[in-house]
Amino acid sequence: MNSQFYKDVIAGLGSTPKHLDSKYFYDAAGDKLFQDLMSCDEYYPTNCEMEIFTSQTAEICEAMMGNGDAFDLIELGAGDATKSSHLLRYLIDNKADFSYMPIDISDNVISLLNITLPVTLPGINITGLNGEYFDMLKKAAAMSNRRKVVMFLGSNIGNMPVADAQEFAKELRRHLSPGDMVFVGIDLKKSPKTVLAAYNDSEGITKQFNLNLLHRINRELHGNFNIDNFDHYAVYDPETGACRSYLISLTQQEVMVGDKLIHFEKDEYIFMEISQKYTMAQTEEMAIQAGFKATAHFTDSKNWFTDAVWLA
Ligand code: AVI
Repeated sequence: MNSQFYKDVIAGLGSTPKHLDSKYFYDAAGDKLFQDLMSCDEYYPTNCEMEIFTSQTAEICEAMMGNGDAFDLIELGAGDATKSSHLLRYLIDNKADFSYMPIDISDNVISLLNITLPVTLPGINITGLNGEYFDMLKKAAAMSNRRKVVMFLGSNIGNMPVADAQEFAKELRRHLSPGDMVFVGIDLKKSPKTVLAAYNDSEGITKQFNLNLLHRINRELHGNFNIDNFDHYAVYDPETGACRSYLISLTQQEVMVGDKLIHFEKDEYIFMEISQKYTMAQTEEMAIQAGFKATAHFTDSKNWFTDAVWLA
């Protein structure tokens, strides 16, 4: 067992405090749980961003199309492209000269998009890229020198601590040229109770979503986690805007992962994920710090979520 997944799990569970990387949530079972979560009312970010895309489709697409010159529409972490499909349909119907380049770490996701999108969106020009975001951005730049519009939706940027998100925005800027654009979905600060309910939903989907990573370790890394011995705990700090998820060990216990023995004290936690919330002013500051101009933002009717336009 030499995989990066194994190395990261052993390093994370061997640290004090223990942590796991939320990028490993998304195996097939995790993808399914995330789909369930996105259709759960308490998990508001998806509904908010969908409202933005459906109620302001034309305005968003016109901003992307600019003066009408050809462009590459690159989506970081495209998933099943449900949300972006709204925009893609409008762009195709309005004869925009663009090619869609979804980038995803999952080979499965990219193969599926390459097959399904030409069927659901006839006329689409799609080139799926499978790999790490910045490697694939370099590849996209080598493939064409057209203007780039990079979409990073769904508050994925929130799964990075603030300093990392800032660094990510800077790195993104370094990969773009003047005139290129970023369209980034960011979850905004709001009632702490609303935020917390999204990450501690009453149906327990978020709990299953987090626990699935222990199942995944059992399945793929010869782990023997007793899942019933762990509980999900989420906390939101309205001051910093950080929502954090943990798994709590309900008992003192020993767990094997491969040939490594991991000891848990009763009540010891594993830090699982950060879902950072921002004020509008903080999003604009992040854009400026990274060398972008924040030229527009599209918000839902409750002002809970923004899709911001950053110009390189
Ligand atoms: C993918 N990401 C933006 C989600 C979020 O809101 O942080 C992942 C998630 N974790 C728990 N619920 C949803």
